[in-house]
Amino acid sequence: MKQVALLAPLAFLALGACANFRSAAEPATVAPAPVEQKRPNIIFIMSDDHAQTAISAYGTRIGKIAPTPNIDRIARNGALFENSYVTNSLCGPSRATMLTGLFSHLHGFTKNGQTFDNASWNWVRALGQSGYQTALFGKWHLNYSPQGSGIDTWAVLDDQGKYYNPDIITPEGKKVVEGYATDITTDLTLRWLNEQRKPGQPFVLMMHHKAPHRNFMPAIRHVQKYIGTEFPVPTNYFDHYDGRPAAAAQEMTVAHDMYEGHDLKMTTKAGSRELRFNPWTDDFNRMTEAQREAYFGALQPGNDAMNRANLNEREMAIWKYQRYMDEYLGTVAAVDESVGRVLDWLEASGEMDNTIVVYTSDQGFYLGEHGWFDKRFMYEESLRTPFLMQYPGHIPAGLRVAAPIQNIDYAATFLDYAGLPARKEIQGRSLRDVADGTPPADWRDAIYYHYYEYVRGPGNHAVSAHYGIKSDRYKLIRFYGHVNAWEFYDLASDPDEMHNRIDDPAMQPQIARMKRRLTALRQKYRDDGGPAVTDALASPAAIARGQRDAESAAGLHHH
Ligand code: SGN
Ligand code: CA
Repeated sequence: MKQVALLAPLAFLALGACANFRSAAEPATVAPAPVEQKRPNIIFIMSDDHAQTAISAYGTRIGKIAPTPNIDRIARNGALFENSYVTNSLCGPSRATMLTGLFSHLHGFTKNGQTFDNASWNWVRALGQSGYQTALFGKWHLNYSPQGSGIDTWAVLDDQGKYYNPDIITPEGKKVVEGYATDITTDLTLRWLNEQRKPGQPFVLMMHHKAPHRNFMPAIRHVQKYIGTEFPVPTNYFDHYDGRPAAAAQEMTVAHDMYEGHDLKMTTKAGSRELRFNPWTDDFNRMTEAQREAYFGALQPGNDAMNRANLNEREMAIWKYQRYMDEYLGTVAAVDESVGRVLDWLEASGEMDNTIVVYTSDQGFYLGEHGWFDKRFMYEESLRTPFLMQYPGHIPAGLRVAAPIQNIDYAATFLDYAGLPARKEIQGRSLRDVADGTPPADWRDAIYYHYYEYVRGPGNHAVSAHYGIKSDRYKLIRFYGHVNAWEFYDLASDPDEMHNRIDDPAMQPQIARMKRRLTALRQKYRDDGGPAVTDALASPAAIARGQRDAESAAGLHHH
């Protein structure tokens, strides 16, 4: 398998050489024999904030109730990566990592609100320069547009993107496109495949959905989909965060921090359409009258019943969780349809066998675990991100990959599949051998993580900066800047990360060993500078600096 693909870029030369040996009897006009192995197309599908726990192929509790049959097709056709992680669980940093193969501190985009330098090396441009046609549709969110990134054709959502009638930015400017963002992004993708793709030339096509990102608005056809479905409340939904000061300090609970109007679409009283707290009115104001009527009409019976029920605090927290799941999973339904439309196109066009399809997200998300929505923390639900990849004939169908992978690996992977030389600056490794089902003996056995953005307020969640290491069994996290503390988890006995064992005498040998491994990883990835270098807790000066940073960012930050 490997040899064939490595030879791919040489196939053209090889054909030329063969011509010299053509027998005199053969007419000179004969068509060249079909090239054995073409360079594969790559369709990279990414959603925003899609938790592994909301994908049925991952075998999750939610997946059973709200299946994703089309995303699951990728798992059946190819590989599902059971241990897929991000390096910094936040949109901008994650996207920059996927493009460059670098941890946040080396590509420089550590927190949202910063600007990515589109001129930086990225793997899409590299493939473009080697002969690929390249295109991107949907969310970019690294700066205003992909101008200068080397991507041939693009049309992107403005900033975070709106669900209804979004502003779309193209090289010609910005305009409102009527419709639902997930469908518009898919339509642009399919139109490019049908009308702009140059048959015979390999392509990279990126389809980046806004969904299921906040404020969780399903398409009209899906608003009703989960109303009345009862989702099991996570066992740690009412977490008290004992022994976990950073978790206690966050502002991201479904019960208290979600915007009751803007996110949960709760009304003020029975019979009324007036929304509760709705700080960003543009999401609803930009809908057409018909869209608003259909959307809020569908939610009205539930809102009226809730307003009449006089729920106590605990009942209200559970009601909000159910509404959150209805809406979040409602947006996932359109993403799943979108994946189905692209896979159907591949089947119908005959390009399936020569195309790598990836489905991933910019990070995971909390679906009520610890009482939360959002991400950022190095706890499992937001550290994990879905990763499924098919390449018929190259990746065994139905493979489950246990080897730990991270989003630093994608750039190396695509260079490898495209037959391009490895790039030494990249901090990840090609997934090719892992995806063959034969992980190399020296594959990583632990992953490194570093989150930087501390901004207070329910729009930004007040998660203290932290870094850490996860091995197959243990996780060690060091919070610094705002909250200053270490945490240690034994995932074998405590998969939900409820018991910080950092002071447990029985764990001290494992903790000491993990601290040594963490130091080694920080050196390996060249992240051993800055305020959090040593195993000692941060100095008061470093903490003050972290707080100043956070406060100035809060002034700037919204989306
Ligand atoms: C906005 C949201 C946050 C979200 C970030 C980052 N607040 O700031 O809830 O965590 O985006 O999301 S809101 O008040 O504007 O809704 S990310 O996916 O771009 O990283
Ligand atoms: Ca995101």
